[in-house]
Amino acid sequence: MKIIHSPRHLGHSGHVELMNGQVVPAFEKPERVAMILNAVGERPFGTLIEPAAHGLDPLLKVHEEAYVRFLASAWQMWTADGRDFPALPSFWRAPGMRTDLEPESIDGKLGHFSFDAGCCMVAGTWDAVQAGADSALTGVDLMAGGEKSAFALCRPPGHHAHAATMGGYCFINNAAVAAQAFRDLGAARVAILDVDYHHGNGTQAIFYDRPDVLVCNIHADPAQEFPYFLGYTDETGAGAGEGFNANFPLRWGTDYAGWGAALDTACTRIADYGPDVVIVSLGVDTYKDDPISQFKLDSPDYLKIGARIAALDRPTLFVMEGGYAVEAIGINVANTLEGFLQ
Ligand code: SP5
Ligand code: ZN
Repeated sequence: MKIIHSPRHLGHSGHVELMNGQVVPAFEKPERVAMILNAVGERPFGTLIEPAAHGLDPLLKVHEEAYVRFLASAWQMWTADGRDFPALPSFWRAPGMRTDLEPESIDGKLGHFSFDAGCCMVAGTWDAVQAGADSALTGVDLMAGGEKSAFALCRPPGHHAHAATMGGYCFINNAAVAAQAFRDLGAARVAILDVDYHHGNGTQAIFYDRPDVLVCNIHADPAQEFPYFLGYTDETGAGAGEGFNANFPLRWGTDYAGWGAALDTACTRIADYGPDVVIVSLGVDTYKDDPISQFKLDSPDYLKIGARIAALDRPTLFVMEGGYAVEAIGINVANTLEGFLQ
């Protein structure tokens, strides 16, 4: 399996987030990728390749132009105000306030285009984000060329990003960009299976009214967990997309017995859909020792996850999302891929 990775992710470092009321070093840090590279390097599968540049056009098929323009210019605007520290939003609108106007100043723009204080920007953030999206798109290219699977080792992650909103450490929705690229290359139906601990609110929202991309999410119950305001079972799609979104929220403390049962139901749903390709939003923050999460999966469970996904017997693109237990993230990702390939 080819692993697509760029060292340009290292530009997104030294940033912070607002957690439990405190500004703390970001959990989504470069060491995550180093650990994954180490672990997959020790297994017999996996050839590392660098992504090819795809430009902004494939991003603009799922993201709004004003949002991409903001991402590309935010750091320059922030530092033009004389600030020599990371950029973090701290103002948001309440229901009833104007949504149709993009403020002129950087603090207004940061709030306009975000939903939390989890997306911090530094000098190299936009370059890292672009390299991540290019990694997902290079995975699409490889599979269009006949590869049965690929792993896009994207960092920062993507599944919380909406068409015009960053949040949850995510700026560009890499899985959504890849799904749209598969469609544009002729795939009639694409299924996205999101196994990250957190609900993939951005991915759901981007495809919510479309029947050509089935989105299935297994995640912590939003009544308890971030992102809190999306990810409930009654969100089944809208309009032409009705019936093509499925959420499987699980309570804090869920172990593989409960999680694996949800995976089985989701996979049955995907098999019934008959997709030409499956994209796995691969988060391993379901791990028992994840520092910000509350599920109880153990490292051998990821072998089973990979095997269940392989049983779908579809071309499969893995796209990296979350996972913050740095000491175990590599083993858990490598186990997923090994379970898939066996
Ligand atoms: C891609 C991804 O996994 N994004 C996750 C973003 C989660 N950010 C908010 C987490 C807040 C949960 N509170 C944790 C309390 C730990 N003491
Ligand atoms: Zn997550």
